[in-house]
Amino acid sequence: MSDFGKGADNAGGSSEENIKHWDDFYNEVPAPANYAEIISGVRKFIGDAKLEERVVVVTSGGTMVPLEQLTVRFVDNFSSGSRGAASTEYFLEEGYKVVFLNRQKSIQPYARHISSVLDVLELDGGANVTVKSCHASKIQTVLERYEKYKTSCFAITYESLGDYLWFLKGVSTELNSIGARGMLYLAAAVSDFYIPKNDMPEHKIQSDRRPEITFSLVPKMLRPLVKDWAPEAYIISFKLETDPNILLQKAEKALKLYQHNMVIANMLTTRKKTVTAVERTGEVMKIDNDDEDKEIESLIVNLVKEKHSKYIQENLTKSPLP
Ligand code: PAZ
Repeated sequence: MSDFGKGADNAGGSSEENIKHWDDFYNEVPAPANYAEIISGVRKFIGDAKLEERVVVVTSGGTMVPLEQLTVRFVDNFSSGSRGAASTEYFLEEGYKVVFLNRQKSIQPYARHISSVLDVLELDGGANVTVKSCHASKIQTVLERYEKYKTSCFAITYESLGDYLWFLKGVSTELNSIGARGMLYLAAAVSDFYIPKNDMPEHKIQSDRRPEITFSLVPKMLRPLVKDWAPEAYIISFKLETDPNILLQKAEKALKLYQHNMVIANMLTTRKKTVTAVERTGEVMKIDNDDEDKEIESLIVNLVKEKHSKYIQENLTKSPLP
């Protein structure tokens, strides 16, 4: 077993804690029941992309970490899925095909523009269900956009950290088949901690005494992602912090450790107004959105599309098409 993934890889900066090798994690955590079926669907979806088409994998939402095998309680990472859902729409408009790896019940592309069915529908004359006239034109616009793009998006849902990491590995391995035209846009909020099955109680933790819960560190999957699973793709990770004093240094440290292409750094409280993109080249680009009618994701997608174009061009020059 290689020593990668132990201590030194931990961008969180902890010392030589025992972080398992990623292979051990995959040996220990079972694949989701629908894994083979989903990955074969992804293979076809990516394989069907035309030669000039690009594919982006957008991850979205938070991962859930169970505390019990028969799970009543769990810990969750913060993410509503808004960033991933909005970005998916902008990528589709820019002509990308999108694999949308999203947390179950998180915010969804297109559906996010429509409020609850109870608000938009009404009983007309007591028998027929109709759309309230005040919502009709907005719903029509959303439906038209959804119809136009739905065949360009392949959605996969996950709930637990284990399912997320299995799908991430499978999908990024498939993405590698289209070389530099592939992009990973890792906006999901992924837990750094989990409880291995052998350390997890089977039944609901009882409250007759103070619970003692010991988490293990999750191996840093960006390492095999960049080195082994999708070495040809343009890879963007997101970094969320609450302390502004460490945000950029954490972003730079992650780039140095994992050697991927870009980190987009954001603060919990200002993430919808400002982000900072740091490229491996050292270029630092601040994106501020002061326009209330615009979403910051449209600006982020513009920027990453431009960087991705450059990356494709450079890689074509390195190995031109036959
Ligand atoms: O999903 P959302 O729109 O509520 O939040 C987006 C975000 C803050 C989860 C995302 O921009 C992000 O930073 N993801 C990476 C989180 C992390 O550092 O694990």
